[in-house]
Amino acid sequence: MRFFPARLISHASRHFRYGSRVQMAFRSKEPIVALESTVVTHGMPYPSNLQTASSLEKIVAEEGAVPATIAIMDGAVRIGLLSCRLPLRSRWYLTIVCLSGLEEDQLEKLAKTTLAKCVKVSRRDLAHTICRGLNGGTTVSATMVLAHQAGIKIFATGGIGGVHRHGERSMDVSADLTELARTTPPVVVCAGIKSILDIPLTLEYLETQGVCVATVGPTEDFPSFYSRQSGHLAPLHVRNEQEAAELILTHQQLHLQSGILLAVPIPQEEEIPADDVETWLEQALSDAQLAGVSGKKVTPFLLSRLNELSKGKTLKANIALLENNARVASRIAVELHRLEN
Ligand code: PSU
Ligand code: MN
Repeated sequence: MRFFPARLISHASRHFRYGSRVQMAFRSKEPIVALESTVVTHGMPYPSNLQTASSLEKIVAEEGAVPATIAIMDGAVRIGLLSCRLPLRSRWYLTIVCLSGLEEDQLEKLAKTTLAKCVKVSRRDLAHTICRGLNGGTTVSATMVLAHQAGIKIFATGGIGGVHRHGERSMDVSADLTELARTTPPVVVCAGIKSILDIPLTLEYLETQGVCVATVGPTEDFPSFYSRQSGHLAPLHVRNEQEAAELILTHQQLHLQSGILLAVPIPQEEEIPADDVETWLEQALSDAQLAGVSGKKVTPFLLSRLNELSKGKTLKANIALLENNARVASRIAVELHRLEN
């Protein structure tokens, strides 16, 4: 029998397929951490994308939460995992590959699919991708929609979209920001936003929308993805995962119905000096303009160009921060679960 979280036996559920491990997690009320898939389909080259997706799931499981990677395959929303290694005895591991969620070969197929054949799915693209039977990597905004419909409260990603430079003229403002302002979205754990974007404008926008933005850890500076600091103070600050979970619980109790964005700086040993990033970025932005890249293609183009210009340094940092975010998000999910039960 197909499983759906009880509160969502709705028309939406006919489009959802859950992996067996995730189903089990819902039944036994374990902490679950959602993971996005645009980072696999459009954010990184093959095979780093697939290896990273698998490593994120492993980290979440190691921290005592259940990973739920969300993607669209053949027109169905898949909420499952690539593989989950559960410790059986001290040295033995059991690999469970899910049956109906996201199977290993499906994620591999998604990871290899050429960008033209795989949709970068934001909220606006969801119905189209599903009713046409297409494959899609879900961005932060679409993953938030789907995770919320499934009843998942915590979501780990790399960086969110934001207000692009000169966004006040181009109106290039990521749907990730409006999603954070909508009714009870999941908490998003990220490494801040890239300096490709306009960080002060993005923070202003989030303030207007009533989104609770806090850094996690010792620094109060809002992190800028590849670097721990951006030179802009985050509005709020929690010192550790426990304080983050307390903040989330209180936010829920108040029925504020708006999002929480937690920004975790990249680990110190992995960060790239902001000046280096800025040099590559200027080049990548001018290349994008010359190539006439616009709309949803901008972010993937810049990421790929930065990887080339930095000779792989930005990709390495991207993987490190994704892994770190998955770890922190899982600890928060476990702590929140403890507070709620
Ligand atoms: N930032 C990254 N890597 C990514 C993305 C952002 O460092 O892969 C993806 C995320 O899925 C995010 C999306 O939701 O890009 C934002 O796209 P846009 O800027 O077109 O809204
Ligand atoms: Mn955009």
